[in-house]
Amino acid sequence: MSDKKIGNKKIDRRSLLKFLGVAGAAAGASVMVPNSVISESKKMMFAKAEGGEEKGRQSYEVKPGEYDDYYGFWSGGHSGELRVLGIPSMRELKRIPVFNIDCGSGWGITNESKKLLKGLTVGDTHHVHGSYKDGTYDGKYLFVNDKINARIARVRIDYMETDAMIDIPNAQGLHGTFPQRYPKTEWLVTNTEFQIPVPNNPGAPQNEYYGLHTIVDAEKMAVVCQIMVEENLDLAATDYQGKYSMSTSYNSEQGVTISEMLAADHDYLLVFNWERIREALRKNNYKMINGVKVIDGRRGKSDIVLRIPVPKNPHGVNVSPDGKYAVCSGKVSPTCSVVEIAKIDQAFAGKIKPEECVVAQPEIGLGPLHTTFDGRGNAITSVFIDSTNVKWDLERAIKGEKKPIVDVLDVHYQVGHIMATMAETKEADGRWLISLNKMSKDRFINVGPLKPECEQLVDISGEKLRIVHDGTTYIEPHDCIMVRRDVIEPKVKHRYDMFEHPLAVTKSGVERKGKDVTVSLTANAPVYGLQEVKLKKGDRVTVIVTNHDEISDLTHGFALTNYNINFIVSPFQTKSVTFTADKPGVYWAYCTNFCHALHLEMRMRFIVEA
Ligand code: CUK
Ligand code: CUA
Ligand code: CA
Repeated sequence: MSDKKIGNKKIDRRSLLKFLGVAGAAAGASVMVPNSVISESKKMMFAKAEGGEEKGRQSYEVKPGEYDDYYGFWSGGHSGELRVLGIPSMRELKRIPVFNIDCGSGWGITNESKKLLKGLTVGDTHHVHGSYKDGTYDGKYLFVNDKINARIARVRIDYMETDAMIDIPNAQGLHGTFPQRYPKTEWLVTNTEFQIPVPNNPGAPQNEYYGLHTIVDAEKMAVVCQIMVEENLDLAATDYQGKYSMSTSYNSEQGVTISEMLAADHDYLLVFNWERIREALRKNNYKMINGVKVIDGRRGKSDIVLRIPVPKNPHGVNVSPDGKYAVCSGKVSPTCSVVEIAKIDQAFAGKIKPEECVVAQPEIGLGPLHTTFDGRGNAITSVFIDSTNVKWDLERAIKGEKKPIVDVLDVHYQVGHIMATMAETKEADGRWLISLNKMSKDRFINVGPLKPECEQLVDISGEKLRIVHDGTTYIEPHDCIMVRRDVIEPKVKHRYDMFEHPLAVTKSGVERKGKDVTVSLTANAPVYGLQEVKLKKGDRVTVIVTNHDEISDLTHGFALTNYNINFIVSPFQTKSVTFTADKPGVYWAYCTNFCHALHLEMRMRFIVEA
C-alpha cells in the first residue's frame, strides 16, 4: 500500500468523521483517533488467514463442487432485491427480485409480477428475516421491508420467489421489521422511521407527526393494526416468548431538523405489550384511519407502550439467543444498553421504573450500530466510526464491568449491520459472522467514483475474531441472516407445482375475443408449442407460457423482439404478459435462456398485420 493511498484514505475518513461530528458531538474529540491507517499488524493478520485451516480453528475452505453449510439471505438495500449466498464460501447463488425490476427473470415484465408491484419500480430492502417456529427458523418464508414505498414483501422459500406484497398505510420510511419468534410467526412488526401526520394532512403542526408500529398478519399478509406514538421507530425486534415487540427511537423529540433530533439527552427503547394490544382490539379501542385500526400509544394515553430511556439517538436492538436480554446499540453514545427482558414484565406491572430494566451499559467503541451473538454468552457489536467488530462478554457487563471487551477486529470500513450464523434464533451456533461494510474506499482496484461495497466473513468460533473472506459485493449489502442448510435445503423444490398457476397451459393455441387475443404456449426444449401467431394492429395480446420440461435446471426464456418483453419460465412454471400489438410487421419471439443444443432455433414469429 503506497503512502499516497494511505494519505487519501485519511482525508476520506476525516471528511466523513467531520460530518459525523455534527451528529455525534456526544462521541467527543477522540472521534478522530481510531485506526485511520492500515497497520502492519493488520496486514499480518491477512497473511495468516490465507489458505484455509489455521491451527485449532475451523476450516473455511469450500472446495469446488462442495456445498456450503449455510444459506445467507441478504437484503440488497436500494437495489430493491434479496440475494442468496452460500456461507462460508460467499458464493452468490441467486438474486431474488422483490421491489426492483429484473430483466433476467422478467420480474416486473410479467403479469404475475406486475400484479404485486402495482406499477412501482423502486424499493429499498433493509431488513430480511425468516419465519419462525418455537424460536428458530421454520424454512417457510422470508420477509423484507421497502423503506421507499412503505411495503412489506414475502418470499416463499420453496420457490425462492416473492409471493406477496402489501402496502403499509399511514407509513413513511418503513424500517425495522421483525417476525414473531414464539410460538410461531403469526404476526410480524414493522416500523416507520419517519414521523408524519396521521392522517397525512400537510397543515398539521410538527408535534402531530407520529410514528407507527404496524402489526401484520404474516400468513394472510394483511395489516392487523397500528400503534401510534410520538417517537420515530427505527430498528425492531421481538422477544422469544410472544409477549413483546420493541423498537428503538432516535427522534423522540419529534424533530424535523438534525439538531432538533439530537436535542434531548436521551431517547428510548419502546416496548409494545402484545396482550394489551389484543385487549385494545377486543375492546375496539382504536380509530379507523385509511382503513387501518390505529391504537393510540402516545404518552399518557394507554398502557400498551413502555418507554425505556437509553442514551440519545440509539440504533439497533437485538435480543440474545437465550431470550434474556435486548441489546440496544448506542450509535451516538459509545455504549450498548442491556435491557433485561424479565424486568420488562415488572415494569409493565408498575413494580419498577422503566429505566430499571437497563441492567448494564458497557462501553463498546465509537458508533455502535448493531449487535449479534455467538450463543456462548458473547455479544459482537458493529462499531461504525471505529470500523471494528467488538466482541464483549454479556455476563461481565451485567456484573458491572465497564469495558468487558474480549476482542476487537478492524474491518474495512464503516460497518453497518453484522450478523452471526443463526444468531437471531435460540440455535445461535457461533461459527461465522458477516461484517457488512458501508465503504471499501481504497481496498480494490479503482472502478470510478462509485467504489464497490465490501463485506468480510469472520470466523467467530474461537476466542479471537479472524477475517477469512474479504470481498466486494453489489450495492448494497444491507442486512442479512445466515441459516443452517438443513433448515432450508429440504424445503426448496426443484420444480413448480404446475397447476398452482390457474392459467397453466396444457395445449398451445390462440383464442380471439374481439381485440383480445390469448396466446397459450407450451415450452419444451427446443420448441414452443406454436411456430407462428397472426395478430392485427391494436390487438391486446396476452401470452401465457408454461414450461413442460421437468428436468430441473431446464429453464426457458421468452423475449419478444422490439416489444420490450423478456422473462424466463422454470420447469413447470407458468408466466404471462399482456401487451398491445401496436407495431405492424414480423416480430420474432425467442428463448433467452440457453436450454438445448438447438436453443438458438427455439423461436417463433408474431406477424402483426396493419
Ligand atoms: S439500518 Cu442501515 S446500518 Cu436500515 Cu438496518 Cu442499521
Ligand atoms: Cu429454451 Cu433456450
Ligand atoms: Ca434524539
